[in-house]
Amino acid sequence: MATKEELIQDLSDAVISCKKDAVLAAVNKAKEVMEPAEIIDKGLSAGMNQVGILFERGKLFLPHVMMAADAMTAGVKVLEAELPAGTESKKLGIIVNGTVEGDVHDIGKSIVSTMLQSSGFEVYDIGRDVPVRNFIEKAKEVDANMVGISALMTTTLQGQRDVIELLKEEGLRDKVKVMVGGAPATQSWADKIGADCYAENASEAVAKAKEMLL
Ligand code: B12
Repeated sequence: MATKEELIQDLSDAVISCKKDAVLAAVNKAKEVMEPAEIIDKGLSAGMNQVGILFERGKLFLPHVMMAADAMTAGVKVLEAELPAGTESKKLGIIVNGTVEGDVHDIGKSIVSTMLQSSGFEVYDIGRDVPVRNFIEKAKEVDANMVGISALMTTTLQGQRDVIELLKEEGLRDKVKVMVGGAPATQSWADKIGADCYAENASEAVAKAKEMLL
């Protein structure tokens, strides 16, 4: 029987191998003893971060990153089925979540949406490469309590500030909390742009959303 550390290593190695079959096998083995959130945060995400480092160092090329991303997404899909479906009776709040315009990275944002939903929030995931105005329109349409804004590149981070500024212009800022995230975002960036909170990963996003909305 493999130890938890070995299972976590297998999950990470499987993502780095860029092979969907290997990821699915590692996920199926891990889910016998680990929680879905832990498999995603400690195993799959760690592998994806390693892929990012290898890409940065020129050891992996973009097609590999795309294959690793596909493999990770397949693993996350399997785990989504294991997460509790947020039920009508425990709606904790309404959250609009998306990735800013010019940015196609959506794996982490989608994990955050799934975890928020399975924790009882009503989540409207508006996708990736989302124009600033669409965040505001959707928030108005669904009467959102919170907007989640993801950005994965230093070049698109500014989009988070733009959403906050437009919320202010539209007179919605007092009504709608803002949570920001994504690899280049930090607590000090969140403070600088006047976001209500920052979360480093999906589990923390759930904790922060509960803190803000309950
Ligand atoms: C996978 C990936 C891709 C995939 C994306 C597939 C997809 N559907 O998302 C593909 C191959 C398409 C891609 C494309 C590009 N990429 Co890319 N990519 C990555 C990589 C390796 C991993 C990202 C990832 O999915 N991580 C795993 C997830 C689980 O983690 P996460 O996204 O960080 O999300 C977690 C937290 O950040 C947080 N979180 C995320 N969103 C939110 C939102 C909220 C509200 C909250 C609270 C929390 C939160 O919770 C998540 C779960 O724990 C990163 C490297 C890295 N270290 O980030 C580069 C990276 C982001 N990419 C990079 C680049 C440069 C590009 C390209 C420009 C490459 C190119 N030359 O074409 C294009 C971008 C095109 C565009 N316009 O957007 C750079 C960005 C550099 C910069 N300027 O900052 C990075 C950092 C790689 C590098 N080191 O150079 N990429």
